[in-house]
Formats: sequence, structure tokens, C-alpha cells
Amino acid sequence: MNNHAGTVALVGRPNAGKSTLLNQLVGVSIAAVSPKPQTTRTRVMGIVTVPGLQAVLVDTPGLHGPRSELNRRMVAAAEGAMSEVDLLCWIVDATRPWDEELAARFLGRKVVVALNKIDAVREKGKLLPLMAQYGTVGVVVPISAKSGEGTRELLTEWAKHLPEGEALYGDDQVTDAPEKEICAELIREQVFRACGQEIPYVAAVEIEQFDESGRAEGRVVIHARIIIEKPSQKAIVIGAGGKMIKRIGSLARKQIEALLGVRVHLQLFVAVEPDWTTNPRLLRDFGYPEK
Ligand SMILES: Nc1nc2c(ncn2[C@@H]2O[C@H](COP(=O)(O)OP(=O)(O)OP(=O)(O)O)[C@@H](O)[C@H]2O)c(=O)[nH]1
Ligand SMILES: [Mg+2]
Repeated sequence: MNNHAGTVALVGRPNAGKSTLLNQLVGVSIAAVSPKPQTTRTRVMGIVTVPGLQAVLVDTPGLHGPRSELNRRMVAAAEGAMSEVDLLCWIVDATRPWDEELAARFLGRKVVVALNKIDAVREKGKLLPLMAQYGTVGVVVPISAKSGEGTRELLTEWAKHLPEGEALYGDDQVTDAPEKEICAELIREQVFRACGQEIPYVAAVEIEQFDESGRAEGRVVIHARIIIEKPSQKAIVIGAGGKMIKRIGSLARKQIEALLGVRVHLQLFVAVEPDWTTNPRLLRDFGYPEK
């Protein structure tokens, strides 16, 4: 088989499993995943290399009707990625009804449809009508991003739509995003998972210190700020007796250690920046640029 190489954007509704698929394909957590919609806020880059194919993946925020400034920037990030890649992979949730609205948007574009969460569909016969409906948009590959089922077939399908060419990255490279950025994402993931209600949607994470001087000895020191909008939210993130922030830190540390392959000393701070989700300068500072 000839070598194929190109860029693929993972697109779709919030919560469809785009980031889960990215992590499954690259083999390590680099993108935040949670049961709550709108977990991903910016593009996250991953690289998957198998014999005959190297795909540079762009995980994107879910497409939804934006109501706030932050949401508008999230959707713009997804749309920007869509316009710059060789192929779109539309991730759809097989437990949800046929999505006619997005289908209309993708019609006429080069799209492979990944019918995801098939592990959660008990009656497999229910998949057939969905396969037929999504089949009007592109080739449909049923998958479980969670278990990995069907993902090999998905890669084979992508290869057919990507240009012939040589790999650009080494076959062990999983991303070209800075480690700092991924660490911030992994901390934000734990805030998303741990805190109920409004906190996930008003929290940003900024890495203040990334000290690698002890890396050769197997130790990295990271200081990060969790930014929220109001003092009352700060109390929630810290929790009674600091319990919540400890839990966030310990779960994030484990994931960061898996990524970096060294022991990590992670120190978290909580800071209040009133209205950062609407302030253009702060939005940019915290990693959500205008375009
Ligand atoms: N059962 C099952 N659950 C899945 C599968 N893939 C993803 N999920 C779950 O679906 C939820 C959302 O997954 P994400 O990967 O965060 O979804 P996303 O499309 O990136 O969502 P946004 O970033 O919010 O747009 C999580 O609870 C995942 O564990 C799957 O194949 N099977
Ligand atoms: Mg996501």
C-alpha cells in the first residue's frame, strides 16, 4: 500500500466522543474528556501513525449554537479547523437520533462519518437506519472510541481519502502541541469532572511554572492557576478543607505523569479574574483567541 499522509479534523456535536477518539488513536490522554458537553474549547492536535498512514488530527470544540463570547470563539475554532484540513471526520453519537441539521452543513464536503458509541447501543438493528441516513453524507464506519472497536477500519477509510505522501512526524510522536498546553488541558479536564454546575464553564487553567531542571532525574515541577470568575466559585473549587482542589490535583498529576513519563510535583492555585469569559484581552491571555 502506498503511504498516505494528511490532516483530519474531528468534528461534530458536543459530547459525541471526538476527544475520546483522539486519545484512543494516539494511545495516551492529550485531550480533555468528560461526560459534560463543551469540554473541548480550542483545537487539540494529535498524530496517529500506522503502516501506510500518518494522520494529523485536529480535535475541535463541539458545534452548537453559541450564546456567549467564549462559546462563539469555541465554534469559530472548530470552523477554522474545518476549513484547513484534507478531510473531515464527523463523529456522531449512535445513541442519538439522525442529525439532519449538521448533515446539511456537511453535504458536498469530503466527509467520513464515524458512528460512535456502538457499545452503548444494545439492539444492533437500530444502527442500520442510522448507517443509511449518515451514508448520504459520506462513508459510515461504526466505532466505539471508548473501546477502540472499529477504529482500525476508520483509519483504513481515512487513508483512502488522504493524499499520497510521506509521514512528516516520527512514528512515536503523538502531538506537536507544547507539553505545557496539554498539561493545562488535563488539569482543566479534572476541574470539569470534579465540579458540578457552573464551575466547568467558567474555569480556565494557566501554567505559571514548568520547571524541567530535574527531568533527567525523573522529576518535573508544575505550578498552575485555575482561574474562575467569582470569589464564591473559588470556595467551591477549593472545597471544604481543600478537599476538592486536592482531588483535582491528584487526578491531574497521575495523567500528567503518564504523559511525561516522569514524576510530577503539581501545585495548584485558584485565582479570581472577574468576567474573564467576556473580556477580550483575558480570553486571549487564557488561550481563546478571536480567531
Ligand atoms: N459508551 C461510550 N461512551 C463514549 C464513547 N466515546 C465517548 N464516550 C463518552 O462520551 C462523553 C463525551 O466524550 P468526549 O470525548 O468528551 O466528547 P467530545 O465530542 O469531545 O465533547 P466536547 O469536547 O464537549 O465537544 C464522555 O463521557 C465519554 O466517556 C464510546 O465509544 N462509548
Ligand atoms: Mg472534546
